[in-house]
Amino acid sequence: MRKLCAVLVVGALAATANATVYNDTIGDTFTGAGGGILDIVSAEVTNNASNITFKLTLNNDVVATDWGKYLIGIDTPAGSGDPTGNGWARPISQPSGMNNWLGSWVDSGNGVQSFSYSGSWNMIAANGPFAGPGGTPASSPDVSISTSGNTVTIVASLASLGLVPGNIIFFDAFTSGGGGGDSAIDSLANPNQSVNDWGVPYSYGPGSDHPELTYLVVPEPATLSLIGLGALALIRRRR
Ligand SMILES: [Ca+2]
Ligand SMILES: [Ca+2]
Repeated sequence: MRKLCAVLVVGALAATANATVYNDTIGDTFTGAGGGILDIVSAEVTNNASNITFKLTLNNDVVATDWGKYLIGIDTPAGSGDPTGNGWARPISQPSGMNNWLGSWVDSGNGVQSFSYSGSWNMIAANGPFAGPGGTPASSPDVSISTSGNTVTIVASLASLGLVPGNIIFFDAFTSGGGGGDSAIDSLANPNQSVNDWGVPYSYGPGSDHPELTYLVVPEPATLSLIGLGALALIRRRR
C-alpha cells in the first residue's frame, strides 16, 4: 500500500509539474449555437521535451455535437509573423505577428492542420482522414488531435513550431463555426464576449483591444520527477 502511494505521488508530480491552466468565463459567447460547444471553460497547456499540448475544455460534449472548430494562434520568438491573418484566412489576427496556426475540427474522424508563416502561410503538418492537402488523409507525427466528452486536445511538436525550452509564446485559443468566414466566437484570453456576430473580425494582443496569453516552454520536469523519486526512495527506506 505504501509503495502504491509513493508511485501515485511520483505520477502526480510528473503529471502536474509543468501544467499551466487558463480559465475563461462561462457563457461569454454571443450565440448559444451548439449548446456550449463553442464556449471555452478552460485550457491546460503542458509540454515535455518533444511536444506542446493544448487541452481545451468546452461547456458541452464536442463528440455529441461535433461541428465546432478549435483554433490556436501562436506568436513564437522565431521572427516576425503575420499581423493581419492566420493559416485558415479567418477574420482573426494578432497585430504583433502570428507565426503559427493550429486549426482543427472534431467531426469526420477529427482533423488538425498546422500552418507556419514565412511571408505567406504554409501547411507544415496535418493529421486526420481529410486533413491533408485537398482533403487527403494525413498522419504527420508533428500534430495530432483527440477528443473526449467536453475536451479537445491538440498536440504539436516543439520542433515544428521552432520552440525550445525557455521560449515564451504569446497565444490564444478560439472556437469557431463551420463557415469559412466565421470569427473567434470565444477567446480563451478574453473573459468578455469576443464578437457579436459570426463574421466580425477579431484581433488580440498588443496593438489590439483584446488580451493574449503567455506560456513558458519549460525543460522536461526532471527536477520534480527526481524529487518524486527521492520521496519514493525515502518511503522505501522507511519500510
Ligand atoms: Ca467562455
Ligand atoms: Ca472568452
